[in-house]
Amino acid sequence: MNIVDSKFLISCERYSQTCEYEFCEIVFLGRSNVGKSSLINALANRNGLAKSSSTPGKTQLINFFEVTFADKNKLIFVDLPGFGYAKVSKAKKYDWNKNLSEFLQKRKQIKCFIHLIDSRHTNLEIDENLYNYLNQFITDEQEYIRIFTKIDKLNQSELVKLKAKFKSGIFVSNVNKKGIEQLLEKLHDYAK
Ligand SMILES: Nc1nc2c(ncn2[C@@H]2O[C@H](COP(=O)(O)OP(=O)(O)O)[C@@H](O)[C@H]2O)c(=O)[nH]1
Ligand SMILES: [Mg+2]
Repeated sequence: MNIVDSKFLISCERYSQTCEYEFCEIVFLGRSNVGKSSLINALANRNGLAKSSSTPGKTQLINFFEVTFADKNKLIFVDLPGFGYAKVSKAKKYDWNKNLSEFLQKRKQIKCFIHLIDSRHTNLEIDENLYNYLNQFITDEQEYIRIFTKIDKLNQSELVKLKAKFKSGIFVSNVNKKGIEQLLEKLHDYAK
């Protein structure tokens, strides 16, 4: 089931600025540069919908997008600023973590937390911390999905090993569109 239409809704700095929508929300989380914005673009089949950049930390806002599947059912995608980026001041970074935490914990419309992990670096402490952190407040009505990105950077045997290690993972490449259909099928369950 493909996404046939998509539009940018709004950018917010914090929870108190967010709007109410009638559709389920899917948030994309992960380190800067892991491929969040690129994945949103690949899912929506629209380059440039979410701003993708090779400069870490460029996306500093909570960005909302509305996407429409071929059957007219809709979802909200939320592109979040990456955590653990270097090129912003300490004060700014603290601000962001606080705003982001509040948003993630209070926003009950979030039905699915998508945690992106670079398939070349699967043992980072920062990713483990995010997983543990989310586990503290995710409810039974919310799902956590682990996505391994940039699999085009792995050779065949590395990919086989990774899949064996993380059996419930989804493995994607935004470059050659691997895994995108599988993820779309899963996300379509939340569309209405
Ligand atoms: N090789 C490869 N590069 C990717 C992939 N996805 C994203 N990138 C590149 O990684 C960089 C960061 O991507 P971006 O989507 O901006 O990451 P974000 O900071 O998590 O939103 C950009 O230069 C992308 O072109 C992928 O699947 N494979
Ligand atoms: Mg981004």
